[in-house]
Amino acid sequence: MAQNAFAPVPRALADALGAARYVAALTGAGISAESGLATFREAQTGLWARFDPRELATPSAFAKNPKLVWEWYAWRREQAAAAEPNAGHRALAELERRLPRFLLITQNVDGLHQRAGSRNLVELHGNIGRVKCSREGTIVERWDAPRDSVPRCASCGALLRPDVVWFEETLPADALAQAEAAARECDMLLVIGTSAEVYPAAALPASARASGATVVEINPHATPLSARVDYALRGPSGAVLPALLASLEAGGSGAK
Ligand code: BV8
Repeated sequence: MAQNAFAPVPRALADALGAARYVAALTGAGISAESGLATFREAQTGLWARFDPRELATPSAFAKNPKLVWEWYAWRREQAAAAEPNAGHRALAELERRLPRFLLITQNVDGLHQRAGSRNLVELHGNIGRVKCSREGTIVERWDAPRDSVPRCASCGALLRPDVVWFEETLPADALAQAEAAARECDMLLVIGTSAEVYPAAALPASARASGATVVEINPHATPLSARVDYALRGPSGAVLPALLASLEAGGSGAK
């Protein structure tokens, strides 16, 4: 097996992972970067280069120009469907199988965690693969995609929209409650591929630390969280997570 480019995981961290009763992971767009999906803060490419995603992912953008927003999501939906889960997604799915208790909390909407085999999963910001009626909120499986306009709900005629949480929209209450409970109860929180700037998700690491959990940041770059974690593993999640899994297999006592 190719030697991981990433330096070995600190022994104390491997031991803590092996001894943990309950590990949670919080992921952001960075874990999908090695699957070829642009992260939120990277400059958008092509047609979307002139737009700031934080401006587009809002109810007001959709109200003002529904076709532009609908097409941006249709483009991202195709990108996500064409992407493959990477070694980082797969390592998290394996950790779920090996650890006594594991919950994956994702901010991502690309569905790659599910395709990698993760089951104990909370989607804080919805899923780009799902479309719903903008009035009734009901999920729509199929829709006619007219070339020059946004599809409408067959039952009430309102515009369809992606089933994602836009800025200034509240997160699904049950998903947020599950994530907040996990932050309070877990022994270890892995914070992977997130700039830790979008709330309320960005508040989870502080809650975990305040409850006594070991907080581990996995990110090639520093973030506002970096000064408040127990371990900062500076590398791409596609290399670091397999190394973390290998350290568990090498000696962690918690493996099932
Ligand atoms: C809400 C779905 C109540 C759509 C998204 C304080 C408290 C509460 C709310 C707020 C607050 N302050 C401000 C707010 C409002 C706002 C907010 O947080 N704004 C920010 C900009 C300050 N929050 C909200 O509006 C939330 N709603 O709070 O409701 C409310 C109601 C009314 C008024 C106010 C509050 C809703 C937030 C959800 C928005 N929807 N996504 C879509 O995807 O189109 S968020 C979207 O951006 C993504 O889902 C993602 O979560 C986020 C981007 O963050 P990241 O995932 O971290 O990605 P990013 O690109 O930033 O970073 C990537 C990282 O990966 C980098 O660090 C990079 O170094 C790293 N990386 C790169 N390569 C790799 C890597 N890491 C590992 N491996 C690699 N190879």
